Amino acid sequence: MRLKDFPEEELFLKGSAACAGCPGSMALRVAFKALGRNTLLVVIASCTSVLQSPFPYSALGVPVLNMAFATGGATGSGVAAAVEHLLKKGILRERPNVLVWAGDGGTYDIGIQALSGAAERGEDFIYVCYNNEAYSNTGTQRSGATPYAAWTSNTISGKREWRKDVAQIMVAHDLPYVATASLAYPTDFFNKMRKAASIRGTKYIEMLAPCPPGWKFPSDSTVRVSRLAVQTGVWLLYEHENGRTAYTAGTKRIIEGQSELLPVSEYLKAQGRFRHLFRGGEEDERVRDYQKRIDEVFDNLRFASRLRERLMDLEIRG
Ligand SMILES: Cc1ncc(C[n+]2csc(CCOP(=O)(O)OP(=O)(O)O)c2C)c(N)n1
Ligand SMILES: [Mg+2]
Repeated sequence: MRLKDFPEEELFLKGSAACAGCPGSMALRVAFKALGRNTLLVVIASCTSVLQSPFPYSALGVPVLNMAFATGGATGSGVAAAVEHLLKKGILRERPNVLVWAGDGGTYDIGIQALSGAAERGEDFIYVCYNNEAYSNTGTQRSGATPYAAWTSNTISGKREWRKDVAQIMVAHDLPYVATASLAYPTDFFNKMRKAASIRGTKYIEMLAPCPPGWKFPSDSTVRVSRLAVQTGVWLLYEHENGRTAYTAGTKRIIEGQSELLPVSEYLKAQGRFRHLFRGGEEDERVRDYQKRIDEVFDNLRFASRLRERLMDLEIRG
């Protein structure tokens, strides 16, 4: 699917209460284009609860169930069970997509118990975590997804811990489909949503969601910052199916040597939340910590990719 072939129908309507350049609303727009009108949306307490606009108006063109902060996995399970029942009774003729939409606070922290339980039971829904790396709706507090050294309103000199990786925790649940996504690669995201919709069971997709007010960059730069995250290797794009991980889009090109890995400072400098790492023209040693980690990850990925190529070569010849 190419960008110009995306369905024209808009289900993310005009008049939302989202901030200018809001990544969550941009991601929802593409997700709706991939899934279409026959979708039931579960929204977990987050910016998305607010950006729908004040009751009785709604900017979302599908049925929405707004639910409590901890309940993404549990509500997804309940809606999936209801769908199954209504299909069996013949009340629903066509299977709707069940889409759970939650932030990183609602996924990494308070919601992980319900999500893990649902994933282990294999409940039939797509779970999208739009990860803006903070509790944005309540004023940018740190979450388990906030990256190392980032300012938040309660890590004012930079977070001391590295983030955890929930996509990999979902891989460890042996799900039929786990993927990561970026707003700078909308076709990649669209295809991943379409694929997730074609698979039964629990599907987990995580979208990096650069937030202009929370990360402190201009509201016209959401896509630029999204792209830099991939180009500098801070954010990896992949999909995991049948026990195998395949890297996609910009990440795949870096691993295979078609694009270069940019220095992480380019990504960090684009955001005010890392400003303290570049005070007085000097680079803080935490920038080196970042680069070292990323270089290690990419050394391993490139090595694994070359090894696979060599083995395939040998298999073909032998
Ligand atoms: C049990 C509970 N604690 C706190 C809140 C207040 N609250 C609503 S949204 C939110 C932050 C959500 O963060 P995240 O899930 O990352 O979504 P974002 O706001 O970043 O979109 C909080 C703390 C709540 N609704 N319920
Ligand atoms: Mg968040």
